[in-house]
Amino acid sequence: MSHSGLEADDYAAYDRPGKRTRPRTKDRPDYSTAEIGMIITIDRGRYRTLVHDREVTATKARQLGRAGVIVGDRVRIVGDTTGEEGTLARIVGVEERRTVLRRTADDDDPFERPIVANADQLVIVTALADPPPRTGMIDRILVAGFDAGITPLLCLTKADLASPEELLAAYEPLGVAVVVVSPGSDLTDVRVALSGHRSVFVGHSGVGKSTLVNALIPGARRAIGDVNQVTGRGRQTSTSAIALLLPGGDGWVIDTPGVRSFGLSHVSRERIIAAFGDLSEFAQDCPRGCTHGLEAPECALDDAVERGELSPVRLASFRRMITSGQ
Ligand SMILES: Nc1nc2c(ncn2[C@@H]2O[C@H](COP(=O)(O)OP(=O)(O)OP(=O)(O)O)[C@@H](O)[C@H]2O)c(=O)[nH]1
Ligand SMILES: [Mg+2]
Ligand SMILES: [Zn+2]
Repeated sequence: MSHSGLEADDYAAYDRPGKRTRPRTKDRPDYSTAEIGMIITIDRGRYRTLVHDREVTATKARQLGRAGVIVGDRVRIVGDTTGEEGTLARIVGVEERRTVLRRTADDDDPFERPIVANADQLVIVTALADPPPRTGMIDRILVAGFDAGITPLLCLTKADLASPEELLAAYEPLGVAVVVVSPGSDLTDVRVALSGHRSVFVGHSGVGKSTLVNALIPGARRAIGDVNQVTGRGRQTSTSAIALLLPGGDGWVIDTPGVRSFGLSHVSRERIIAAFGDLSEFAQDCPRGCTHGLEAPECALDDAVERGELSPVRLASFRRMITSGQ
């Protein structure tokens, strides 16, 4: 890499006068004095980054190449980080991610689309009506969460329009926590579930993600869509992901644009079973290469059900997950 794209202050950190006679040409500049920030939102190549308590606008430094920077990333940032009007800092590195939530547009799409970094809770927002719930979609987002090692929370909205009973019954055997909301409802359960976490809200367009974010965070002012327009044309109201701090600094909520599909071509069966702690223990007795599917010969999960050690409903739910992850 050449130094030509870098500016003088890039060197200030390491290039102490007298230490070297010629500038290095091969070594990377030492950015150990760079500040650390968190990506809040991205808009047309501009990265809004929280650095301590300052909101700094930054661009990606050229040496990052095509490396992706996504919302939730912790980044190293240099240059003018005052955050003052008109200033532009540079992102020179991305810290290792603890988690990455990703999807592909469809199951044959080889391109992963990372959505959010470092979230530890995946809130699957699903309307009970308008648009109607699709368990296939919930399952697929669940699988993506299991794959990424992010704890899921199912959030059922619009309980004023339809009863949550059927969905509660469907997800109980999976052991997924569920909260139910409607306009003006008591949000204590939701706040408790979000407290201390970095939660990413994911779901179909028009399910009420931004409505809920606004109810939880005074001043969030996320635009709310007209549901008929949204469902009719599949257009999202929210167009980019944004991280918002909960009142009192008690965690982060990341609102994302609605998704129409949730491709899973990147997901591995091993990682799904690893997410089902109780099942992976039984699966150790499976024949090598067992798919654990309904047709899998001598799958030890079937034996566990026969012995009464595993609930058939739980096994069926797991099989539904691996089928949607295929
Ligand atoms: N009846 C009812 N309507 C709701 C509820 N929550 C949200 N809505 C309506 O649903 C529509 C869509 O809400 P949004 O919050 O914009 O949905 P979103 O999930 O953020 O949508 P995208 O940004 O497009 O992904 C709006 O008209 C809201 O007023 C609810 O609990 N009950
Ligand atoms: Mg929205
Ligand atoms: Zn098996």
